[in-house]
Amino acid sequence: MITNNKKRILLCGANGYIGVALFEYLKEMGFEVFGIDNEMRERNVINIGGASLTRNSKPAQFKLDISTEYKELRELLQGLRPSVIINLAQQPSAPWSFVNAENAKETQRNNLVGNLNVLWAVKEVDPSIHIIQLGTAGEFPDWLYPDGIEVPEGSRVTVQRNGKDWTIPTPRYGGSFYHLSKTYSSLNSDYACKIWGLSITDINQGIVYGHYGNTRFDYDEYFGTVVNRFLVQSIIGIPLTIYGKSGGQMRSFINILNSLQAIELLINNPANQGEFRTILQLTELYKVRDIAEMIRGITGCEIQFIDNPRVESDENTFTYANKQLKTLGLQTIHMTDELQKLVELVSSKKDNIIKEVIMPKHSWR
Ligand code: USQ
Repeated sequence: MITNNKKRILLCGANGYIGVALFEYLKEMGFEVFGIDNEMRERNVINIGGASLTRNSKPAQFKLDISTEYKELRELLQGLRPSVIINLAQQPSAPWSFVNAENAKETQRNNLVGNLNVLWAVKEVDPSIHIIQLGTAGEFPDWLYPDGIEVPEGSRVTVQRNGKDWTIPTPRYGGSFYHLSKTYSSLNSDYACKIWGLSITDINQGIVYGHYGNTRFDYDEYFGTVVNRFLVQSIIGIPLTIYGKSGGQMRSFINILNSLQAIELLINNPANQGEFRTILQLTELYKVRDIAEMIRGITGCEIQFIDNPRVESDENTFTYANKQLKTLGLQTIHMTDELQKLVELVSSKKDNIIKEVIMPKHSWR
């Protein structure tokens, strides 16, 4: 394995849930890290009446919106000349993208244009800069890869075009306007690798849970992901909100520290020039009801089944070919070993919980 802890990193979205954790982690690992952020996450959480459960730091040194300030982004890249740019500056919530037309448009505008700006800036400043972009495991929905059809990692379909081979990434789709923003960006990035020879790693990440360093911890209807939400509900006495009749939705998960370690491995083992590399960044598969049962086993909380505000299958299963990170040395952190510690963390912040933002108020239908 190649290691170069002196690498200079430009981290877009450094004040977000993964961003703060990654900024701190990479610094601890000896990297030189510069962060930029436009404060979108903080603003959006405040606007829906929420707040991070934990007091979060904001390490970004530059206040900049990569989706609207192209010239500034390019100048920053020119001045800093990082060897890696990591783009986490994304609107990450599927439910938020369904609140109204404005949110759907803002999600796709921010995510697609921000990604396009990174592609163009890298092309103009230095095409050898390795781009790591945050896609989602949800680019491979269960109806496209039903049980028995493994979600492939990095494979491509080859077609002939003007007598030459032209490869396109593994079929993708999406389960929300948010997830589709990632799919469209993946295709733009693949195209940029083909025509400009860029080096891009697309992280198709599962649901991240847990806490690291001074990062935020959201649990509201929009920005809290399922495990973090259930943990908070179990402490405040709200029966765990399983969406749908059975909680049989299977999803892929990754602990936040594993997510940081995986990104470090990808920094140290970059994609080749001209390569659009797909990484399935996920470590465990669980059904939503299994997670609820695990938390009930620790706290003795109750569980409720509520009308599903989302449009998704009640029951599904998956298999993934997530071999690359294991080959690079990632050791799985198991959810079963983490929940007790997380219950204790949330319990210690019980007084900060805002009850009103927990129950879902918006339907996708
Ligand atoms: N769910 C419940 N109860 C809740 C909250 C969620 O049953 O109170 C269920 C949902 O119906 C869904 C599953 O839990 O079936 C996951 O929901 P989620 O909100 O934890 O995650 P999701 O909307 O899928 O999105 C999250 C991140 C997103 C990332 C994605 C990876 O917000 O940024 O891309 O996970 S993946 O799910 O693999 O597409």
